[in-house]
Amino acid sequence: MKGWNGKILRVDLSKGTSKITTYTEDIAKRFIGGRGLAVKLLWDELPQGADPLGPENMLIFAAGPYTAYTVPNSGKMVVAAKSPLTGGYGDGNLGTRAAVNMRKCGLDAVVVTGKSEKPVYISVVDDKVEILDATHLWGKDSYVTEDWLLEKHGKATGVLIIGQSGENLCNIATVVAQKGRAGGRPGMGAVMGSKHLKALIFNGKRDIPAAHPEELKKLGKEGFDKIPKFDAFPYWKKVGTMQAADMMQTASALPTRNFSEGQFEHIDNVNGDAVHAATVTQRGCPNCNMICGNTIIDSEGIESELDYENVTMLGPNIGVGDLAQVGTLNRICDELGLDTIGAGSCIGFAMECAEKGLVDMDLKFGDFEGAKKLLYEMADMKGHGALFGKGTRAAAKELGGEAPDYAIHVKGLEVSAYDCHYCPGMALSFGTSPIGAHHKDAWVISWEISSGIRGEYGPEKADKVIEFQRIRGGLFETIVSCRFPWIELGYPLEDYPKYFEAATGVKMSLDDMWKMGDRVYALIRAFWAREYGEEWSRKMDYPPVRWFKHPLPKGPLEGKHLDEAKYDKLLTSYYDKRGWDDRGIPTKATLKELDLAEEAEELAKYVKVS
Ligand code: PTT
Ligand code: SF4
Repeated sequence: MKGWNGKILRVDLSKGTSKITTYTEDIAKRFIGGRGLAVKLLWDELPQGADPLGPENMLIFAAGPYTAYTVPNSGKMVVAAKSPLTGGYGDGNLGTRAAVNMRKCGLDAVVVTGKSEKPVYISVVDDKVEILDATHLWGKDSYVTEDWLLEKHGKATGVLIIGQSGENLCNIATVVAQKGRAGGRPGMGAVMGSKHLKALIFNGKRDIPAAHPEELKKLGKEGFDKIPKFDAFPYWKKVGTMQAADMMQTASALPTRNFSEGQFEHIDNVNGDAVHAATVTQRGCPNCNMICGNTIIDSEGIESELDYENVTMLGPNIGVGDLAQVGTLNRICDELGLDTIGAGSCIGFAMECAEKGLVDMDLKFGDFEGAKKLLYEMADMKGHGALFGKGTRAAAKELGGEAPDYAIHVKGLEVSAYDCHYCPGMALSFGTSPIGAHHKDAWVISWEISSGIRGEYGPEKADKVIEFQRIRGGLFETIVSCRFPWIELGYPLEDYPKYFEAATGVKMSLDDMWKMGDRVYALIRAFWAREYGEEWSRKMDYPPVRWFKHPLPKGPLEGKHLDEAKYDKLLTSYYDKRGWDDRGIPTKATLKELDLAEEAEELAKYVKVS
């Protein structure tokens, strides 16, 4: 194979062994890489019902077939496993030198199983794999750990780390890298912690043979040259993802006080202009010339890299309107390895429960010090953190009463920063995202707000969600390339199959890519259905109860809320278009059409397949 290394490093931490396995060209072509390869491995090898925090679970780091080549925005990787937060398929995408260096070690993926007796880290230097002692790093935050690893192994080392939250099996722990990049919202950090694995490091110098190296070089250069010429580039460079803050405020879609209000009175303190004015430096992923991580000095005098999700979930969603304080909460999340979205949602939920007397806790919206304390408690899984660090779904279940009405999640994963009281299409996107409520697969909200049919539930919304899921969740998560050039600048999608062909020699049209994306989606669905068995129902694809039950209390959209019957009809329309049955499970015919006939047979052992 060209482009693909065709090799997976397997590390068994219970036995302390490692080996390289290969995978076939057929799998490479059908699943491409990243998320596609990850779900195929999980489907084939993870026993149904495995404990997500048990030694059996497979922690997978997977790059794409042109990661490490000089092609725009290709310095990313997917981290995936069965999720302790949701009980289903979980993944995340992070930009890191580890992606580039892993591929330059001759690998496309690393799969870690088992559990080490003592804390360890995995070192991969070209062909040499070692499992090294990390006892002295256990209990240390991710910044301290990264400094130590880079000092020991060299500044160019690619690292993947967990903070204390991962060690303590907090369900909202992510994997972090480079002091400002994080991935794996559905508790991938906790899976890593459950294996007593503190970090992975990669240093590689191998060439990865491409099918058409000169062509790839030429295309890559043309791509890098194109990016700064887009009209949207200067504004993007100025505010990056923060441009969404004013847009969501105007649209009453800003997560505010646990997704109850839609607009925040102190937005001017925490919007794109505010972040731009405070920015001291910008950081980003490897192989990127449109870097977007705006770094400010936080209220404790330390650098903190901000994005829209981080700011709005740790600001308006918990009632904090001071940017430097938001920066502090964000930086603490990075140090502890907590997902900022999960953390902002759990804190907002805790604040609402405390204000409503559902939990005995001295905490209210806007309480920065209280929020900070709860972050540390969640990372330690102590005090009130022992409850809220499980995630909103589990915490609400334990609290009982009306608490589940205030838990803002889908399938256990906290909703990212878009209030959908009046956005049925975006609500469907959250409802049908393959990992629980994440915007990454189908960010249709911008289209929906400007569509002129914002409040409607017509089938064109299901079409748009599927179109975006194919592009974002299918194409970008399998080739593993940052989607921002396309979505934020208008970079042509047509270039991606060209890069792909120059790297691999395999010709695939965009239509072929959409079919591949549908295959990956169907297999992820099958994974969820296999895990949940007959417990699975279409209600799993419903957005949070709050958007149906509690109308927006103020602002231009006062009184708006989602309509349950209409949402349900929209969901049916989505299922029909995907060829899934009325519980949202792919039919036998659909699976067969997507070359997943064997998988259909396996699935039928656990759940009825129509
Ligand atoms: C992503 C989610 C997001 S989405 C953000 S901000 W965003 C939060 N970032 C966190 C963070 O930072 N620290 C932390 N402790 N927790 C965090 N949780 C949140 O995680 C990120 C960018 C961004 S910034 C986005 S949208 C795009 N995401 C991409 C994606 O998913 N796929 C893809 N092919 N390209 C993407 N490009 C953009 O990458 P999860 P990163 Mg992230 C610090 O991981 O689990 O997918 O959740 O990867 O390297 O930090 O880049 O407004
Ligand atoms: Fe990373 Fe931002 Fe560049 Fe995407 S645009 S590769 S998220 S720095």
